[in-house]
Amino acid sequence: MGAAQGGVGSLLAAGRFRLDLGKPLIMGVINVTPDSFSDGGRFFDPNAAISHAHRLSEEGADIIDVGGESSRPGALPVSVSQEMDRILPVLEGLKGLEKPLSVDTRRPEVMQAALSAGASIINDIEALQAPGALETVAKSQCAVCLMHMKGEPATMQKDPHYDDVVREVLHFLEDRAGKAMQAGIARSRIVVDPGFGFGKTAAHNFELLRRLKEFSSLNLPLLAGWSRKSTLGKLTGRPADERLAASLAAALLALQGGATILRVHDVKETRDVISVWEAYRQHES
Ligand code: 7PJ
Repeated sequence: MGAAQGGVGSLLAAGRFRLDLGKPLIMGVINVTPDSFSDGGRFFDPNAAISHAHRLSEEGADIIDVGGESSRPGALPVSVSQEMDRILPVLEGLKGLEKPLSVDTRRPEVMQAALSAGASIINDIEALQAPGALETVAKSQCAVCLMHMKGEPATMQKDPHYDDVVREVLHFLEDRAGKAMQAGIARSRIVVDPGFGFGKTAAHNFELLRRLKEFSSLNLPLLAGWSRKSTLGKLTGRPADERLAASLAAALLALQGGATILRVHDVKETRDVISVWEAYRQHES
């Protein structure tokens, strides 16, 4: 296994943090939005978001991911100032938490403000394609997650088409990681993510999951986000708050496919999945 991909001794450089990629990591999700599909509205108040982040940290989250813009299919964009008003008080309130804070944003102005407020990871569903985003991340020491999305949240689930979804996503991530490195972002700061549910049908999501091992050719740590997603709702017929079992099954399959970071809402339960996975892996011959 490549050193940067995960495995013994490899580290993700995220500001003042060094995250051990030798074992799976959990990124716990905090949506500070009134309309996210799974927990929208619950943590819109900064104090509620801050206490939820503490809870996820106690439950074993390695990273806390704070988002101020819903990227739910069909969601409309919020203004830069609205997005900042949502996330900055939460980042300020979490300054004492000894865990890396990640910010889920596509906008360079928000990235800059978040980094100044103590964020160590930028999680960008647009893979730093906004003008100025590469430069903003390059001049800091933060880590970055480059995610694939086809189209825009407002329209991305309207009949997405791929000739070969794995090839297209892999090619995109390779290109964006190359651009990031050219801009001066060290390989040890980069994570990639196929972006489950972002401009993909259920069939596309499962093809990506089934062929996740092919992403190891990038030699970069892989993040997977399946938690409570609508593909799981389609399969099970359950609303977002009843998709825990399906989310855990998908998390295990993602680990099996080589994912090193799991982005989830249910940290405590995902910890148990990782325990089972680690024990299984340890006894592999
Ligand atoms: C993802 C994300 C994901 C990364 C969201 C949700 C929808 N960032 N942000 N990967 N999903 N990197 O909370 O499920 O899959 S927003």
